[in-house]
This record gives sequence, C-alpha cells and structure tokens, in this order.
Amino acid sequence: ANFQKLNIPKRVLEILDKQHDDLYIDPFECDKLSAGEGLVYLMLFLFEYYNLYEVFLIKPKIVRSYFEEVTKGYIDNPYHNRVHAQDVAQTCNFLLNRCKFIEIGQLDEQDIACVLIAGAIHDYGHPGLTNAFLINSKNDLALTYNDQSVLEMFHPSQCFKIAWKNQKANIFENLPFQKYRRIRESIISMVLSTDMAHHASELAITNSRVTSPDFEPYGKDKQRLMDLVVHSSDVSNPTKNFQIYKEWTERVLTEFWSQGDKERELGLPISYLCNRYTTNMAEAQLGFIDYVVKPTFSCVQGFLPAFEPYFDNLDKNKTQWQELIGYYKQQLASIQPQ
Ligand code: 8BR
Ligand code: ZN
Ligand code: ZN
Repeated sequence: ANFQKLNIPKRVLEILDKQHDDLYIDPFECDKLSAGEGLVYLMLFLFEYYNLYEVFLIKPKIVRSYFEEVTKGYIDNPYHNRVHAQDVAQTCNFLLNRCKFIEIGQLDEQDIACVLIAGAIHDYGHPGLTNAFLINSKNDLALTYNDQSVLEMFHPSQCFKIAWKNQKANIFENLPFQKYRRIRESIISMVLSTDMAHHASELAITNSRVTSPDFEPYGKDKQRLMDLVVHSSDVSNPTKNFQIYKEWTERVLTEFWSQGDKERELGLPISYLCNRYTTNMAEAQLGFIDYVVKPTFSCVQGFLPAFEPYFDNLDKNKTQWQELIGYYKQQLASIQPQ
C-alpha cells in the first residue's frame, strides 16, 4: 500500500497508520486535525489498506470525491454528525481487523468495502430528530417512507443518489450489474439494521444463529453478522474510554433535549430521554449499557472472541456513571421549568 500519494495531512496519516483498527482512536482529534475531512481521509486510507479500488475498478480520486459529498451531507448536529459517521466506520474496522471478523467470516474485499461504506453513510443527512418525532410531526420524510424505518431508509437512499448524480464521485459506476446489485443490497441491509426498532428481535435471531450447530459465519450467516457489526459499532460508545464516551453522551442528550423542547412546544408527546427536566444522564446510561449495549456485545463476543478484553470497559464505565448519579440529580433539582 502507498499512503503517501493520498495527500492525507501528516499528523492524520500518523494516527491512521498507528490506530486505524484501534478501539481507542480519538475521532474528535482526527476531525480537528483534518479540517473536517476526517471521514474522507479514513475511507481513503482504508481503501488503500485493503486495496478496495480493485473491487470498484476506480481511482482514489473518485473515492475522495464521493466521501467529500458524503461528508457535506452530514448536518452539524451535536451527535448525529460527520464525526459520529467516522467513529462508526472506525469501530467497524476495529471489529473487522483487530477482532478478526475478516478471518472468521472469510470476508472478501467486496464484503469489507460494504461494511466500511455502510458505517460511513449510515446516518447521512440525519436531521437531529428521531423517527418518532418525524412520524408524530407528520414530517415529509415520514410521509415518504410510510413511518417505516424512516431515517434508516433515507440515509442509504440519499447516498446512492449522490453517487448516480455526480459522475466524478460515482464509486459504483464501473461495477458489473450483478455485483452492483449485491453490494447495494448488502449496504442497505446493514444501514436498515441500525434502526433501534429492530434491535431486540434481530439480536434474538442472531443469538440463536451464533449458538446453533449449523452456524456458518463465512456462509449463510455472514450478512446477518455484517449487519450486527454495523449496528454494534453504532452503539459502541460505552465500550470506549470514559472521557470520549462521556463526550458522546452529552452530545446525544443535547440533541434529544432540543427535540424534547420542540415536542413540548408543538404539544407532541415528549419522547423517552428527551425531557431535559427529568432525564438523569447517568441513570439513562446505566440502562442503555445493561439493556442494549451489553446484550449486543455479548452476541458479538460469541463469534468474535477477540473482543473479550474490551467487554470489561462496560462495567468500568458503569462504575463511573454510578458515581455521577448524585451530581446529575442536583443539576436536575436546580433547573426546574417555570
Ligand atoms: P442512532 O445512532 O441510530 O440514533 O442509535 C443509537 C441510539 O441509542 C440512540 O438514538 C439512543 O436512543 C441510544 N443511546 C443512548 Br440512551 N445513549 C447513547 C450513547 N451514549 N451513544 C449512542 N447511543 C445512545
Ligand atoms: Zn441512525
Ligand atoms: Zn448512528
């Protein structure tokens, strides 16, 4: 691989060289050093690292233009922004490489490309409002997608459109038709799997597949595991260092609380976690870890045993939040609405 030709800023390239598959790479730092192009540099680096140009029969220039377009489409929300996209793509790469999903699932270059692209595009154009809000407020997106996985339908739809609408950014242009169809189906499946409405039912099925005697991570179960790799990366904040995890948490709740303010104003039901006057951030995270993140990563660990040393971070981070419950209780007591 020749990373020099990619024109990645020196300090960013140093980080990617050392930490591209490290769970603890700092996405905020990468974004700062990249003048907002962190997602572009990450994807260029990984296309070179895995030689994914050969799958698509394209030049790095096209990859750069495509992910520049993708980056531009991410809105500057507190949480659902380009840095979150980069974080999820990086975490996918941690599971692919460091946790050996590539070996265990016998992933070829096409599969690797699909997982990384799905991670990069999975929240494209996110308006900083949840599906529930879009549905309740009769938003145009909810009307378009009939209230079904509204955002998760919207994100890949837009990302395929930006390819076909910009010839110089069309990473799919040279793919043979059948290969294009398989790639498209796989990416869409992974992005749809990030809808939390599917979390419990899909996880139950995946758990039963992982423990079944005819489990085939490299065969009939591969796409299902790829789906879980993207979904688990999406909820992976609590597996990281507390400092970075806490930053993400403050951001996701800032976004939820401004949604709650809108709901109050419009007379809509205030969504779960969206009431700034009643939501204790620390308690909410304890619930999120116990009911969502632990079950998700237990399943991941079931087919990627290399994840095991990182699983302890969940309990370490729970201890940190437990120590902060009182602090957030006081905060809530001091900001009652008039
Ligand atoms: P999305 O990225 O598609 O929104 O999915 C993640 C969901 O998990 C959030 O919408 C939110 O409901 C929940 N969540 C909570 Br609670 N805390 C979170 C955190 N610290 N990081 C990410 N998601 C979180
Ligand atoms: Zn999402
Ligand atoms: Zn996301």
